[in-house]
Amino acid sequence: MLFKYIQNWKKAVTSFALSVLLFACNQPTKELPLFEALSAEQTGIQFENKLHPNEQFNMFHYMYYYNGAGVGTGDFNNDGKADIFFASNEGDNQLYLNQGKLKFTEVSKQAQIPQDSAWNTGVSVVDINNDGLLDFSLGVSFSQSNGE
Ligand SMILES: [Ca+2]
Ligand SMILES: [Ca+2]
Repeated sequence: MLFKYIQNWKKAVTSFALSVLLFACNQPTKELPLFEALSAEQTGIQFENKLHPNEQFNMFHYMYYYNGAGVGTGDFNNDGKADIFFASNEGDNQLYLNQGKLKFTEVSKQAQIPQDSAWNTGVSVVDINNDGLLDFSLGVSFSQSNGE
């Protein structure tokens, strides 16, 4: 009788433990976000690709109006940190050097980044001349300065 009582007690404890485990497994877990938006003040990045459509120049007259610009990342100054190049459509292209801890400094003037009012369609990053420094090239559909 005592043996049977102990067996039943073990089954009850085991059933209870399995029920708790199953219940715990079915609880929705709170997922942590993968990304967090940081402000321009936090990162130092002020770039915005602002577009100014008007009656003469808009997506109805130029179907790629909203397809433009681009972003390229790479370690442009070989300090081990990924830097960012932003291409613009109607504003200035900008190069930011990574200072670490998600802080960046704009160095467009020092780097002599051309500001040619070109309608940029993309950025590629590669060491094209094999000098050990990354280069970037811009895809351009036309230049607003000469209308081509
Ligand atoms: Ca760098
Ligand atoms: Ca190079």
